[in-house]
Amino acid sequence: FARKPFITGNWKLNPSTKDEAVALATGIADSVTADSPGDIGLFVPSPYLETVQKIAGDKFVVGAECVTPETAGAFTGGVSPSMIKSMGIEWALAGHSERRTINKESDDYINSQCKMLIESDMNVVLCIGETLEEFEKGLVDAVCEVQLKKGLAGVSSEEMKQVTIAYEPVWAIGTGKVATPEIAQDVHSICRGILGEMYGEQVAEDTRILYGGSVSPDSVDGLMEKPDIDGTLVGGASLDATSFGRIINFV
Ligand code: G2H
Repeated sequence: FARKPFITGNWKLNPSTKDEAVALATGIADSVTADSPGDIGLFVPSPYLETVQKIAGDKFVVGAECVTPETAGAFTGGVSPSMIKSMGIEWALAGHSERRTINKESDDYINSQCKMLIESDMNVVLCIGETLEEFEKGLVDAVCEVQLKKGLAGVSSEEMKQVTIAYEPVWAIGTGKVATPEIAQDVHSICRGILGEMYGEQVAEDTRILYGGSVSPDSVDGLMEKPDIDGTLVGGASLDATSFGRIINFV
């Protein structure tokens, strides 16, 4: 691998109770072995961060699914980077399509999240991806370019060490329709090209680009064979320790 693989899970609004979170995180930790081929990360609901972090130990990193890009103040319900950093959490997602759609998070807002996480010495996984309509209209490259350029506005080459990209075609999320390895590889290669224009060859070569959208034990091996696919962001299948364990230990 040109870059160390990074297999990540995204629990979304699951599981329903802390006891279930403990059981699931414990099952996932048990499936990580010295032979697991990549780095592993788990993005979990904020109330579970500390509990899952304790279970993770040094087997996987734990991150928040979203943050409020503010330091303090009148933002009811917000969770700031400094709050979770002070709990020992060093990772967060930004720009997941569900946040873009349901919570109406704009590219500017997502950019603030990325910048504040970076300023807080944390790492961010910036999620990008097109809708089915955009895909059918042949707008994949344009959408990825806009979301990368706006999401990373003001982020320096040096700071790109703290950034991972996740390409998640909206039409493949939670639908069971995984993009073929060929489609995903094409888009990842285009995204790497855009990063090259923005930051130069070296940053483009060093930045990990994950694929997300209905990744399963059946699809992971084919995806991970592709040269520009550096890992996965797994939703549904990360809620089952056996399935996610197989994805972690892809071959
Ligand atoms: C995309 C993905 C995880 P799923 O949202 O971010 O979810 O694997 O369920 O499609």
